[in-house]
Amino acid sequence: MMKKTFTILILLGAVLSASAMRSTNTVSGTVDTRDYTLEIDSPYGSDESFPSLGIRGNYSWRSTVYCSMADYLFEQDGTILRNCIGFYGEGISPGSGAADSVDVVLTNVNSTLTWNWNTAYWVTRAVSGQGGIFGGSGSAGWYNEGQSYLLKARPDYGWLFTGWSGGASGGPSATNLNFTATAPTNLLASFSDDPDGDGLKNTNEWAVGANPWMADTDGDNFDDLFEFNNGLSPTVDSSPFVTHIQDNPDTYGLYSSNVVLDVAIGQALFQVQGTTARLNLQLEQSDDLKNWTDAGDPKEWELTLDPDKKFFRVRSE
Ligand SMILES: [Ca+2]
Ligand SMILES: [Ca+2]
Ligand SMILES: [Ca+2]
Repeated sequence: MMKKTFTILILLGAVLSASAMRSTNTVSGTVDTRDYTLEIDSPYGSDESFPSLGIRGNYSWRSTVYCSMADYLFEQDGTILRNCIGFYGEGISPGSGAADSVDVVLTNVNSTLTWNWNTAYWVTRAVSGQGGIFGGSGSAGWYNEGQSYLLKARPDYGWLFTGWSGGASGGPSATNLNFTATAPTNLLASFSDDPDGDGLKNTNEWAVGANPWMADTDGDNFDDLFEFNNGLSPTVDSSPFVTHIQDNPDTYGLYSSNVVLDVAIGQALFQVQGTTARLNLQLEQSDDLKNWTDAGDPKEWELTLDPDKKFFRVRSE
């Protein structure tokens, strides 16, 4: 009798338990049993990526995958800085972010995650001559790729800016430079106190109204320095002086030796007959370099040649 009663109680407990389960835990729906993949892409940091770059697989539906990338990388002896500034992707949640590590949930069977980077280049700045560069980041610093920086070349008094070099180009008019770094760069701004090279310093050029960019401001064939040093004006045509002197050669002793000898050979005849060469020279003279007359009799040389020789020439001393 005791045994029977026990059996009934057991059965009753099982019935009650099954009834409770049916009323609170019934679930219906479809479970995606496909293999999910996650493709990791990045232009930099292939050795620093977790998971490694490429298509990673064998994930299940709504898997959570931990992804991380290096915070920053240096290249080219520390002159290029790559900063990982976040990620974006498809079929991942969150779909983007600014962190370099994240737990993403896969929502597409083929999901992607791409790391974003910022690149900066180390730029140094120097000057030649006396002046300065203003703007940007001091004498050296990081310049972001794709970002324009306004740099200003400013000469000290008495100096003029002549141009940029060493990674930027621009002549004297480019005192304000919109500089965008595309590589590590050593910028140089050049200044000169005599950019036209005429020997007259800028301050003196300005004092007399001359052009510091032209050696001969008034184009009279006298350089600015010569006119400045000799009491002439670099801005007033001095060529009438030349004309006056040329028109009065005796006054200015242009031919003080009174004789001008032209030692060039006026007429020369060189003949070879057999092994005999004849050289006939006529010296000529002139008073005005225009009209010439014979100066004495012609001079003749005759000599016997070595028949093995093929080339001859005459040398005057
Ligand atoms: Ca000058
Ligand atoms: Ca000048
Ligand atoms: Ca001149």
